[in-house]
Amino acid sequence: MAIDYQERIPNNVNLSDDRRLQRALEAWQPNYLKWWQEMGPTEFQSHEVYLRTAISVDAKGWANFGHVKMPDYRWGIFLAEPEAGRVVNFGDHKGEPAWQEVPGEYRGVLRRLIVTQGDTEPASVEQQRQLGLTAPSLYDLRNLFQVNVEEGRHLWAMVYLLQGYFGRDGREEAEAMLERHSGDPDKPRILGAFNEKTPDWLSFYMFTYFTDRDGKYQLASLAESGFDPLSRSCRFMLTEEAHHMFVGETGVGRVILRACEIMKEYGDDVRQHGGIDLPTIQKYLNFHFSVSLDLFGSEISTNAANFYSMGLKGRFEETKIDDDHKLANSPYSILELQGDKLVTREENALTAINERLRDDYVTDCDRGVRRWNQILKRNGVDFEFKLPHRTFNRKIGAFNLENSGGQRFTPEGGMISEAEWDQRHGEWLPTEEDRAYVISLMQPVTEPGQYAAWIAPPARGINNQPVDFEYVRLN
Ligand code: BYC
Ligand code: FE
Ligand code: FE
Repeated sequence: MAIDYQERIPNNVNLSDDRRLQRALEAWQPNYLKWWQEMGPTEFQSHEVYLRTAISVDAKGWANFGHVKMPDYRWGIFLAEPEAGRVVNFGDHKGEPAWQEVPGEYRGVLRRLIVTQGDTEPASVEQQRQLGLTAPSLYDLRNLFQVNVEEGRHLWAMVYLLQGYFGRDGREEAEAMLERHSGDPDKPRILGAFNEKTPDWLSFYMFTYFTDRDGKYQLASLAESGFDPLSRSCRFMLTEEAHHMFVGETGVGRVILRACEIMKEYGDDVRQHGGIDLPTIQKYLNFHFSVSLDLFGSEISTNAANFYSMGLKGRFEETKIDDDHKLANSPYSILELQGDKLVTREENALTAINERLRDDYVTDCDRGVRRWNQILKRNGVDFEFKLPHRTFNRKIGAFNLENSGGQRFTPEGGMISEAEWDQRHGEWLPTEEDRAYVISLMQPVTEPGQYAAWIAPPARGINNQPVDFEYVRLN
């Protein structure tokens, strides 16, 4: 499964054997590059960045590191190894051979899932395009660009599926991926969180911790798909996703560590000494967690039930779950607002698929929060980060304003009036003033080994390089 880098489009799918597809992708490639130049990272396009590139798709040693200019990054099409005799593992078609072509009756639904997934990838690059101008170090600048080029490649992964398996409308969808833009009032990206701004580096770390983690869970569910090319695409994408979440977790951790250091040295006024105080970090956490929860869709969703029964999108680690994988009559507990009370009730597991995935996600998010709290503990700081309650600040699902009859919730899940919300939301979500303060800290640091005063250096460098390595060559 070596990757062929001789071709104009690097790939491990024998692209040269499929002239029509090759032509379609080669026609899309210049449009992609044009999009990258116009909507991708501002500046730095002609600088050499220490990037990893996939050289094979097996678990060991898939990555090769070296200095490359971003526009020369070899975006291509890499699928995980096929699994011999793979079958559909859930839903109405359980036990049938996995599909190598699009099942005709599910064409529209499958296309929509692939489009929704694909749309998020370039959206995140657009959201992050200004961040290079204010990176706290060359190490961070390099990590940003690594994430960006890989999100670009994730778009390639979905565009390959659209062009390779959906003919003309697939080609149209591939073009549309480059026409919608994050935050564009006329042609926005599809999902809410991908139209929010990522205006500063604290937001970037929170985004890669919380929102890329939605990516992990969605990709893992799509990796279970009975449509084998989708499964194999997503399996390889997941290997790249781990680094994105690492950037988020360690980034937030380093901001916390720096705050602890300032508190030990100078006392509690972290802002006075150029750090980001813990309550502000908690507010950013509240925002990014709640926005990312929305990405899982409604708690009760016939869409999700259909994706599952059709065998197109499974649960997290579907094959490790011990049940019938059809969910005809199984229960699943969900939280619901009944009158003025939050109550748990049993719902059909099939229609509660989104909520189950959200639950898996929340558990995973909590692990990193506990590691952040360990940093506080080790430094003798009496503070605890918490994930806000799932009802807090929701725009999608049963707890959004409309569906809950105007009910507002605190980060603890307490019910409050609109008036109290108006008065208090600044305690829980970043205020204009908080954002302005964080943005005021965003001054570029471009000397190798130097780090901005609001963030601690990383514990170690990338690929065993030292922390003062020249991760981006600016001269
Ligand atoms: N924003 O039954 P419902 C990643 C719409 S992240 C706006 O609740 P469903 C990445 C929905 O379209 C992973 N609209 O939802 C991370 C529907 O509209 P219609 C991305 C929303 O369909 C960082 C209606 O509400 N991948 O990779 O069960 C950097 C009711 O739908 C939202 C995927 O999402 C929203 N948040 O579930 C880079 C996987 N949520 O039909 C990359 C593919 C729902 O009434 N997508 N709506 O007009 C899916 O599986 C599903 O579409 C969702 C929604 C889980 C997102
Ligand atoms: Fe991605
Ligand atoms: Fe990612």
